[in-house]
Amino acid sequence: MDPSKFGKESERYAFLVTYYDSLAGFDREYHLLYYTFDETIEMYDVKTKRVFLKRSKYPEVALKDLYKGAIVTINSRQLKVTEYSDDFTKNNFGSKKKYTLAMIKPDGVVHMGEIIDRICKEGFQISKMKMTQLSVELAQKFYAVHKEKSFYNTLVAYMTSGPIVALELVAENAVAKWRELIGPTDCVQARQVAPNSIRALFATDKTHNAVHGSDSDENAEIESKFFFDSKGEIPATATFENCSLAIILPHIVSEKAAIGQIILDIQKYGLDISALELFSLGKTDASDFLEVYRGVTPDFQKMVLNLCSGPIIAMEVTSKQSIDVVTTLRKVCGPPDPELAQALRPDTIRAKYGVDKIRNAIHCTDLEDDGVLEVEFFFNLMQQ
Ligand code: 3AN
Repeated sequence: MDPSKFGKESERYAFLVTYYDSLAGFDREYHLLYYTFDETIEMYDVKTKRVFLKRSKYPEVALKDLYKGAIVTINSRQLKVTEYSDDFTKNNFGSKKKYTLAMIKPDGVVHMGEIIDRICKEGFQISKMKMTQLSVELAQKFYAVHKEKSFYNTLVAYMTSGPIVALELVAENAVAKWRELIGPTDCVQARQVAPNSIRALFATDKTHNAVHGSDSDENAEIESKFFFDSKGEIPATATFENCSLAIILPHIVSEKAAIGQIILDIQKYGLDISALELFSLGKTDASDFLEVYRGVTPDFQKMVLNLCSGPIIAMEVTSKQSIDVVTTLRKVCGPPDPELAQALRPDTIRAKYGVDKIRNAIHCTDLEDDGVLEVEFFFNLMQQ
């Protein structure tokens, strides 16, 4: 037994979580308890006080995954953490875990892989993410506080000039931590005082400064709602032409270390990421998406359970070059079995980051004809 843990046996965090029961048509509420000592969880139905999940290990859910607003999947149910249920949890945990709104601006999108790699390596959890292109109205609304400033029109023109990626990042003191990582507004100053900051590395000038970060917890809330609570106002950027779908699978998203590297690997081979969004799929959506594999592979059920076991990042992959995108992406991903991939194509994504045939790091479209269909599932159907 680890002596440093001794005496902490009773330490546990308590969360209120809800699950939308689509059959009954209402939310069910549970208390979820997380015991740090042996990393076990336990769940009670709030109404009936009955045990819903006996205390047991559930390695797919770690303490870092539990914070207000997070979505976790337990027994194929998507649970939303809505509250900290006791003062201990609120004081020791809730007050520390915060979120901020980050944006990769139009000039930063070419460096998306490197920027996301930094985000993950610095210990942020990406809880929400979407690529979009702002209309003039949306950009004006987002930057309304700068309306009277001389640079306002230039700023709006720049922010509407290409796609951006909005991200909600979770960490202790997320607002300050992210602002420190991005560096001062002016990249000339950034290169002097914070040469390793994101703006020092990737920004061009005061306007074209690669990334955005909220300046307070209050603004983080407003700005996150702007992008992620907007009821269909924030459009996806998918083109649905000569495209393939890539999905970064749950084990990579929750481990986070490889997200940026996988994006960089995709971009290396003349492929572009033209739409991207973080999704948490329920079992029905996961099985609808994988329907073509039913009866074809004995692993169908395992694939479905894996796909809905945590957040995933879906991407439309395209190319400006006249190449077959589906085939090229398949080559970048490598053989489906990581063991085989390591032996035959050690430089591929599945060889480097896959665990087994199911948790093989990335899904990609198999057949050329299915590219548009698979992209439509996430960037058309799932948007409604
Ligand atoms: P930050 O993004 O560092 O919080 P803000 O909020 O003062 O900076 O400004 C919002 C955005 O407006 C900046 N990210 C930058 O793109 C642009 N901006 C700010 N100050 C200037 C300036 N003096 N000249 C041109 N653009 C500016």
